[in-house]
Amino acid sequence: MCAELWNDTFGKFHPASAPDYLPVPQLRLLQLQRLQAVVLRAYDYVELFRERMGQIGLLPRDLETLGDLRLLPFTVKNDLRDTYPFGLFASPMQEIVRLHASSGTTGRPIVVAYTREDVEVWTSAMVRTFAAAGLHQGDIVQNAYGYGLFTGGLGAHYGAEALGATVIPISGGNADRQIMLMKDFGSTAICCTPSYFIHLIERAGEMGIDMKDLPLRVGVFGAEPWSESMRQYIQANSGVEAFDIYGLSEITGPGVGAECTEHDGLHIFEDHFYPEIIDPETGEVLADGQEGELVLTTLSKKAMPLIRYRTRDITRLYTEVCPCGRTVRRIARIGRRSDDMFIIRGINVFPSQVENALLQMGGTLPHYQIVLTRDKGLDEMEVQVEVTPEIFSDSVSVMESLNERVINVLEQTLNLRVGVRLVAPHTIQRSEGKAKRVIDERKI
Ligand code: DLL
Repeated sequence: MCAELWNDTFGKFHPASAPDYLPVPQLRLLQLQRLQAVVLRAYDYVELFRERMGQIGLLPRDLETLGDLRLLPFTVKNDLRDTYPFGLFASPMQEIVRLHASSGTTGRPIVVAYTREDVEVWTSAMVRTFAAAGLHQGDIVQNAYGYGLFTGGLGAHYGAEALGATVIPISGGNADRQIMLMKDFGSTAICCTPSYFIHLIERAGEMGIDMKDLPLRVGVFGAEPWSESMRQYIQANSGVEAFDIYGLSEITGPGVGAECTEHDGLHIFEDHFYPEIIDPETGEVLADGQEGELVLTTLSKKAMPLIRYRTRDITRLYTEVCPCGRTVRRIARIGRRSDDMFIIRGINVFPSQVENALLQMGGTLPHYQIVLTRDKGLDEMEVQVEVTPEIFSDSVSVMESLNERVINVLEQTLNLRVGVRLVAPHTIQRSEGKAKRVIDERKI
């Protein structure tokens, strides 16, 4: 495990010795050294970075200060898609111990890779995340993030285990079993999306269980935007202290940033993930405190370094020092994105994925709308799509089988079973400007 976190003979984690508290000049020096090394690595081993730097006549040795970072070109999600599956890897496959994947803007997923060292850095960031939420050895962590290609499950699992907590690797789904184990095993913490936890609160109520009577003390919630009012609702109805955690597969997974007990912004573990805020229109770097798009550079990644990756997440960097004493900077909670991606039950969905799938089917017209609702805390998605006049005038059984086919095709594309409603031609409102594809009726 990362030596930086384990510094007594019993292998026990000391939160106060984590790099969260490095004196700022020491932190900046460490960042500069790591930046120079990671840019050199990307330049040496990844064609895309070498070509892009070549186009602007920049060499790794030109980076003399952290401020020089802004000379480097951005990386975007489409770069991962265009080089699918392994084009951005900077390590040979023999050194890669893990792959994860998440949705891209079209059918192709984006793939991310980790060396053993990358997994250790990721784990250490998750240990710091849990420690910031006040968790420690002896806690029983129910991990209801999905295990699999999604980074949430394994990321939280490795972190909680390395912290010394007891992990229940239950993964997502099956609310009744979640509640039963939470009660029987005495879980003291839960990790899942905030919307799923609201669903669990309601389901527990229906089962005659008040979460406030259980030992559950802490919720580690992320993977989707949620509001302060959602936090208030969760805390009032479950008795847990709710922490916001942030991350994205491209950079590592969960563990890029996390709230401390001040609950005022998320600390970015910036010794590994260097943050900048840019104007999403012009790409210009904004001053701390101004709202814009978060751009992250992986300072320690070996298998797949990303330089100035545009997250599309809108936030701002705090200028004030946190009363908790951590020196790593904070970002404001993320409420929106600068693109049209939305997140449903923790899964990223782009309207263009739905559109491509529908257009390849036959029988449907390119007029569709996606309606998002929340039923008892659980996100629901319905795709309403017009069918051709021929199909519409055909028998009920033809419509039913098309309906089933659309559901299946969307499930294959999105990894999500969604509702589908076939409607008559010309029933979906036409727009005069940009089509409004997504109607989000989800409230808290
Ligand atoms: O959602 C990683 C993760 C897992 C984070 C578990 C936290 C907990 P992706 O599937 O690649 O990775 O989705 C990344 O989700 O760019 C944001 O738009 C959004 N997101 C993640 N955390 C938050 C959050 C994981 N706390 C995308 N608040 C990101 C708002 C979030 N949005």
